[in-house]
Amino acid sequence: MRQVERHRTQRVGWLRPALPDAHDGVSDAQINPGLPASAGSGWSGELSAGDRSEIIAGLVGFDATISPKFFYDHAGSTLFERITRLPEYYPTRTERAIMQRHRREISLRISAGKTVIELGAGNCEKGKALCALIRPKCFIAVDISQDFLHRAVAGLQQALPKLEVRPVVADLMEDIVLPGDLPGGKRLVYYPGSSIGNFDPEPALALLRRVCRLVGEGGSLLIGVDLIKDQAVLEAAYNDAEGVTAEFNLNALAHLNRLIGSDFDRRDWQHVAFFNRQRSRIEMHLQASVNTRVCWPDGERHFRRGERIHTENSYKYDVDDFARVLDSAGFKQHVFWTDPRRWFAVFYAQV
Ligand code: AVI
Repeated sequence: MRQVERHRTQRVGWLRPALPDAHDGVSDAQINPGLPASAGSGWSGELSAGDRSEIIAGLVGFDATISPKFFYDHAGSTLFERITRLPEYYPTRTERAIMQRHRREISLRISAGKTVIELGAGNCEKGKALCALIRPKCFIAVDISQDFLHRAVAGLQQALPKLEVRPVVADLMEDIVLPGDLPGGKRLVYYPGSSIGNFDPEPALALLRRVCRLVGEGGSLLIGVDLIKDQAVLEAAYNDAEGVTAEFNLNALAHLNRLIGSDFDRRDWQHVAFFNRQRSRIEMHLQASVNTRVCWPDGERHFRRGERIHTENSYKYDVDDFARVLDSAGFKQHVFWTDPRRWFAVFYAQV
């Protein structure tokens, strides 16, 4: 554990130069995750005109993309839950172990009586563990999936009847509007799971700046961040032996078929995931294994054998680089806790 005092720097975060990478033909596209944040929350089923145009623009673009938010229909959310328990997928259990091991220090630093705002609250399980530890006055669960959120909030309220629990449906890509009648006192945003890693550098910085404004002077952020490590460990986490991550990636095609009426045949596609060292991110793609044509009611796209659709980025950080991002976002000081192998870090940053 280390304390880092405020340090100003001209370097904006961890934006790395756009070097050509080792994977020829790999898309450079920026994918807006607009995640059902904690992921695992489930797509609400409604497709807005904006989402439809976003899907089609992604499919017909020179470097085809599908936003990772389309992973999370019911099947995708269930697959994600399975991913978090896979032997190769270390982030969930490593973050939990850090929170457990440093619980005393965390509870000392984060005083009671606050309002806790969990981004991408999903099933509220992580929020519940934090509330049991730091006993806030009020817990706000923010997620994009309304139905799922309301059920999770009701469950949490039953488990912790003294806590004031409120749901807020919001897209993390936009400003989060909190109810006007919240109790006073300091605010803490909780953003576990390294979901920040699914944002490209600029939107990640923009999100952290919005968090800074949301908690205000004296407010704070507790955030999980996956760290750079051995390439084999990283790649195994996204290419598990059981094939659950492959299934999760391919499931996006079935979801798109339902959403826009396309006719993706998943047998024509393969899961591809690798670490792009220059950009410090795991990239997930779907690669056509044959020449194939995909049609939807008002359009189509031909994919050559070997052509890829970029479906997700998962950025991995160096602790000093992430500290600089927090600094650029407006946080004045921070501490972090990590595991003995330094695979994952939990940062506590104050405005
Ligand atoms: C939700 N997010 C933090 C996961 C990650 O590791 O980037 C999503 C995921 N994609 C494949 N496996 C897990």
